[in-house]
Amino acid sequence: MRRFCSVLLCIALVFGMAGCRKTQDPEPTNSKKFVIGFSQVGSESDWRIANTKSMTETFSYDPDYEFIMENARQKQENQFASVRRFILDGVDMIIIAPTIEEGWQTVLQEVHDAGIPVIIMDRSVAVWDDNLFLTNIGSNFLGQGQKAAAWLAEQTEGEDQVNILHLQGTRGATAQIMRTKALDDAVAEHSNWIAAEPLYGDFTEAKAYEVVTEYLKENRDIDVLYSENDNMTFGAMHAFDEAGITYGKGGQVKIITFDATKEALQYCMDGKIDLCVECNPLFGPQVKELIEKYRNGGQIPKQVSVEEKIFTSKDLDQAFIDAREY
Ligand code: GYE
Repeated sequence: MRRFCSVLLCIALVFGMAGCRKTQDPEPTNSKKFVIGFSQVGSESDWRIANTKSMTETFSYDPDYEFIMENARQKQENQFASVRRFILDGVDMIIIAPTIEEGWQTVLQEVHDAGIPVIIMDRSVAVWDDNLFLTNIGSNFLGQGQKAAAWLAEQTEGEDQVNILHLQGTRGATAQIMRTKALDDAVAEHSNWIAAEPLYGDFTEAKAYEVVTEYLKENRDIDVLYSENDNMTFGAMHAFDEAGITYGKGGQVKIITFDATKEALQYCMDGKIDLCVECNPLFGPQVKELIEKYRNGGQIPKQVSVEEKIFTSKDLDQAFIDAREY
């Protein structure tokens, strides 16, 4: 009987709700909203999580926008599927944070043919026709690597030999290509710098821990760790700890890391990391500014960079770290 009553209640509710809809004014449609489809790389790092937060906070609560984000879980083919779905949905704009640079020509041509403007953010795409996107907003990754190399040159001046362990992020991603190029160029200029074959950490802590642990079984003669992001650095530090290898101030290995997230800055201030190269993920508001300019018929630059610094322990205090947003 109880069940029968609840079935009746449900039916009444459904019809009641349907009835309500009919008598109400028509609901506002989404048609006036500017619909953005965003294909995000994944959630591989703290940097990425902060970047996703910045984007969603910028657009999701703004009534002028409808923001559809899809997480590609670090796979380019997932990005292609999302972008094609966005085309079918008829979004007003597509934003892509590309996993890797190569392979975008066809799908970007499809977006172009559908008349949908595209913004490339964070990393870049290698296409021969740069009319396929409006603008590329992100970091100067080569500049970041060069700052790191310049710092290392100062620190190791006069040393006979500097053995560098290089942890690489996702191969083919702009952040990897350029940070690697900066190191390779610097190694070529310093005859005393010896870089071992890079280890592949895919920008994740777990992978970096695994490969560094394995590496340390045969090789312990490391003077510098050049790690292409903070999460890989944390994985490497864990592996060093387990292998009894010291690092940071007064330790065996100097650590250079990219991103400068709150956790890395804390390690830096505490003397565990020597250099944090900043890579700013909080450019949601800057992306929005560009979009608004574009929607108002303004010209937007083809390449937009975000401002970034480097930090050693003397540049840091607790208040600065506590106030850090990522
Ligand atoms: O450094 C890393 C992330 O492309 C800038 O990707 C980004 C890089 C960042 O996973 O932590």
